[in-house]
Amino acid sequence: MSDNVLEQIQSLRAQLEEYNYQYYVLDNPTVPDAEYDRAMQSLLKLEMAHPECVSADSPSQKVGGEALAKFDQVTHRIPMLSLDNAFEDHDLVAFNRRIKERLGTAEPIGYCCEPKLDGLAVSIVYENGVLVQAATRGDGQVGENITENVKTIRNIPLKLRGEDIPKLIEVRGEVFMDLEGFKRLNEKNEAKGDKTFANPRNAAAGSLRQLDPKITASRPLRFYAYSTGQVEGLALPNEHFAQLMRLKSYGLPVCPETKCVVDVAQALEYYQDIGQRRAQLAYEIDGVVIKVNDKTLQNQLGFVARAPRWAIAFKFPAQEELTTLLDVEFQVGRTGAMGVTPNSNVSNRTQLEFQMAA
Ligand code: I6G
Repeated sequence: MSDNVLEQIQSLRAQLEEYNYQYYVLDNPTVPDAEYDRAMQSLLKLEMAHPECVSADSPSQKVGGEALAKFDQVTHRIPMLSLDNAFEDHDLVAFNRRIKERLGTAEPIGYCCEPKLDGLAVSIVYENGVLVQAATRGDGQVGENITENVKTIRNIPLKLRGEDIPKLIEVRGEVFMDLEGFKRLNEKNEAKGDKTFANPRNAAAGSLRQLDPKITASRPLRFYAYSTGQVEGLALPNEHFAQLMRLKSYGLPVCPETKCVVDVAQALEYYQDIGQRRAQLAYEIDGVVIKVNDKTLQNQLGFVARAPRWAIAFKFPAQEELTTLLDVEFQVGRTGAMGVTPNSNVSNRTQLEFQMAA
């Protein structure tokens, strides 16, 4: 292979990475789709003719590789926790009061507020800036290895960009399907006589759990990062919001509705404001997540059972709707805890959890 071919390949990769970043992270498309497709086709052609040049972080890998026989298990380096819930304003006020009591302060607490997307939590590990592993949350300790599927999601970079990239960084966030993508997918499936999905969450889950990554690649999945897990080799900023902005600078998409507020009253306003705009959002959300912004305070607060004391999911009231029960999923955790997920034709799922008698 000549130096010229290698240069061409590298230049096409850099071009496609830049187009992806502008489009998916900055929400600012800089070239028409046809130009993107042309660059991708040229890269695929060159890589096909020179397979020794194909690398795991090439944008061409977004098309999806070979099908798997099964998903392997992945033990999370740091457990993926769940969140306590608030349902009423007074639950949030009590959360704020507990935090102040525990910290022994009368000062207002600053929070970072984010929409709670109705999708699936995933963990993505980058080593030296290259995506090496992705896993589902599973039971919080052990998830499924869905690396090949996650690599096909258009707005997830295979390689981080910019300066100051840690040797290892685990990024956590939500994979979801926006309403437009969901509608298009169902229309396409219906026209083909294929199965349609009851709601965007089911469509996202079904698309991510495919053994054939090419199927995942054909589905309009998206990702927003919401926190980090293990980080090695570089200290990230000491505030949650600043960490998210750092992730954004690495080329990772962060929900643009994320905001810092100075006290609990403003957190309540955020909840009310986004609740009013909920129907206009491009994706489904079932509440907001409110986190103490200062990481030093987060560390002082620590965890209780399987949830951080410094974060809470403030849920929107359940919308009462008539529904047909389509099926019921039973999951038995390693501890014998049993989860029941009724899947119906409305997206507000009811989670019933009970402990199985030993
Ligand atoms: O399940 C979650 C959804 C959204 C989260 C979360 C989140 O932030 C926007 N953040 C944390 C820290 C956890 N679960 C544990």
